[in-house]
Order: sequence, then C-alpha cells, then structure tokens
Amino acid sequence: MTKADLIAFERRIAAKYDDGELPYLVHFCGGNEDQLIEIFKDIKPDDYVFSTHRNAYHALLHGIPPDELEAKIMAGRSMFVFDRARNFFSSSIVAATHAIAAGVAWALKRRGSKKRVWCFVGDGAEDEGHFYEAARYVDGWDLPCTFIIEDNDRNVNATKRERRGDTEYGFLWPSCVDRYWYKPTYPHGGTGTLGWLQFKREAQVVIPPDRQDSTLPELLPDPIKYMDAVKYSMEMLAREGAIFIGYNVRYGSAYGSLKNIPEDQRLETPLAENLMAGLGMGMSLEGFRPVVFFERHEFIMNAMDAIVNTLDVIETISDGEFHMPVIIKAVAGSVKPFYAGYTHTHNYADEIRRFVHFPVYEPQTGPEVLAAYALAREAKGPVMVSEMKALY
Ligand SMILES: Cc1ncc(C[n+]2csc(CCOP(=O)(O)OP(=O)(O)O)c2C)c(N)n1
Repeated sequence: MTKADLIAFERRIAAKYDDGELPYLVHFCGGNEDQLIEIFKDIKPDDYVFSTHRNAYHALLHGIPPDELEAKIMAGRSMFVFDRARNFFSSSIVAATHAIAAGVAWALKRRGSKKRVWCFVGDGAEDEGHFYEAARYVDGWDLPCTFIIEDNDRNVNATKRERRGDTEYGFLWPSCVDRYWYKPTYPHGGTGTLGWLQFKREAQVVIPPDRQDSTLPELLPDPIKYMDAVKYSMEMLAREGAIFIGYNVRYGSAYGSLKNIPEDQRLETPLAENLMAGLGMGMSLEGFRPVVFFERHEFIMNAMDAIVNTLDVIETISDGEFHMPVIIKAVAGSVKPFYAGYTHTHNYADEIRRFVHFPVYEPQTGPEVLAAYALAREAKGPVMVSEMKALY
C-alpha cells in the first residue's frame, strides 16, 4: 500500500459519502500516510493491531484487502472493522481498547510468543484514565505492547490546550508509548460537505441480540454449603487452566474462595477495575479462560465501560469474528458480620442484567453455586456469577 493508494481509497469512499451512498457515521484519516507507512514497517502480519474509529489506514496497512474493507464500510461497519485472521480489532468507544491490548500482550508474553501488540490511540483517548491504567501496566510488566498516540491536536474540535490547560506539557509517558503528529485532511467526522443529507439508501440498523436466560435449574436439596461450593467451583476452573484476575486475588484470597488456587493462576492487578476487565478480555482472545474478580458490586461500576461497551457487544460488532468467554465473579456485600457501609453493600445484579445480554446468575444455595459455575465454564461468551457475601 503506497501513500497514493491510501489517499485514493479514502477519496473513493468520501465521494460515495458525499453522493449520499453511505448513510452512516464515518471518520476519514488523511494527512498521516507517511507516518503510518513508516510505523507499519515494524508491524508483522500476525501482530495484533488495535485501532480506533479512524481505522481505514491501519486496516489497509495491516493487510485487509481494499475491496473487503470497502464492503465493510459500505455495510455501515466503518467504526467496527474486525479481522480475526489478521488480529485486527477496532473500537468506536474512545480508549476502550487499551486494557484489552494489555491483556493480549500479557497472554502473548505468558505463552512466550514472538507476536506484539500495537495499539493506536488518539490524543483525545490519551485524556482518558483508561489509557493511564493500561500504559502503566504494560510498562511495569514489560509487556510486548506499544501504544502509538496519533496526535492531531484535536478532540473533535478542541485542541489539547483548550481542553487540558497546560498540564500535558511536561507529562511524560513511559517508553511503551510513542507519538506521531499530523494535520488531518478531513474534519472529525464525514467530509465536511452536506451531501449526505440526501441519502440514496437506508442504513441497516443493528438489532440487539435477545438477552440470555439468567435462571438457574431447579435443584434437589443437597448438603453442600455455599462457600464450599464456591471454593469447589474455583478449583474446577483452576484445573481447567483459568486465570483469576483482580486485586486481593494473590496477596489475599478473595474472601478465602481462592485459597487453594495455584499462585501462578492468580494475577494480582492494580486497583483499576476497567483495566482488570480489559486484561481478562484480552487474555480470552488468546485462549485463556479469565475469571475477573470484583469484591463488591459497587466497584464493578468502574469497569462498566469495558463490560457494556465491549465485552457484551463484541460478538455483534465484530460480526461473530471475536468471542470473549470471560467469567465475572462478583460478590454482593452484606451487612454481617459488620456493616461495611452504604456504598459497599449494594446488589446491582438486576441493574447489570438490564445493561447486558449475557447471563447474570445469582445463586442462593450451594447447589446453585455449582450450577452457575458449571454453566459459566461451558459458556462460549461472557457470564457473570454474583455471589452473596451474606451466604458465605
Ligand atoms: C468514551 C467515548 N467518549 C466520546 C466519544 C465520542 N467521540 C468519538 S471520536 C472522539 C474524538 C476522539 O479524539 P481522538 O482520540 O484524539 O481521536 P481523533 O478523532 O482525533 O482521531 C469523540 C469525543 C466516544 N466515541 N467514546
């Protein structure tokens, strides 16, 4: 792909957009061809590339054939370009990929793979706390991941100085973060014309999948106690190679439920819930079975971006190319043996169930715990199991 090829590709799509043939939100690149051609010289065909809403050049330079990419764009997938065979992943949610990229890099390092992860980041995404969590984690554990800030000094329209004041000057990212600068050819979205106001065809709107059933089977009474069932389920998962992710999972034992799990399968993380979820999601792309542990429901709220905007929708937005069989193990706080306080004792299972399409099980007895985790272990996609601290 030459510079001329890249420019010609976007011009062709832009013309269709201006002509009303493309009734979808699109973001063109332009102006960064030389820089990207240089960067992609270091990116190997089977490396992972995590891209953004502005992904056409990344996709083309990572080997997605122009006609395939054009077909995706014309079908309304310009923000959702995925290619499992080429390890190409994009997101229309700013900063949603950073933790997932870190998770893939963790998995590659653990497997001793030679592949690397390259995660493109806008200077707007650089404003997000998600970026800080992921970059610091990659740097701290020396993971094979490079973040590349594509600095066009623009978050939609606002410059860095207009939105951050002077703070960024003097702020240094670690060496896993590179940056290049460019002046964009096109406006933030579209081409700057109003040609699209007269669409020649209708957009195909994505229909969300049905929500999955969260009811557990009726079970005969069984003497197994709640906590014993939790521990047993964790051991079964561990035997199958699961990785338990979160804080207090290694230098603690998740309320005792992970006591018997080998240390090597317990990944202590920073106190960064969105990162925890993203790490699990990334690892799942490399064949690991992650169990992400949240010690209270309130703390899941910090990870809701990852859970709602990517984990829950990944199969739909990637047209079935990517699957993330992540188990969320969450504990709903209790008022006994002492009251941990109003912001530590909510049970948000119902609310979360309304946000997501995957099952959210709430076992109330030992046998139900076994059943919930048995279903979770079989699942091809995400599952949440909400344990009741009061029943431990
Ligand atoms: C979490 C989130 N917030 C806001 C948006 C809306 N949005 C889409 S692109 C964009 C600008 C992002 O700027 P930057 O990361 O610098 O990328 P650029 O568009 O300049 O390539 C915004 C605010 C979004 N998609 N996701």
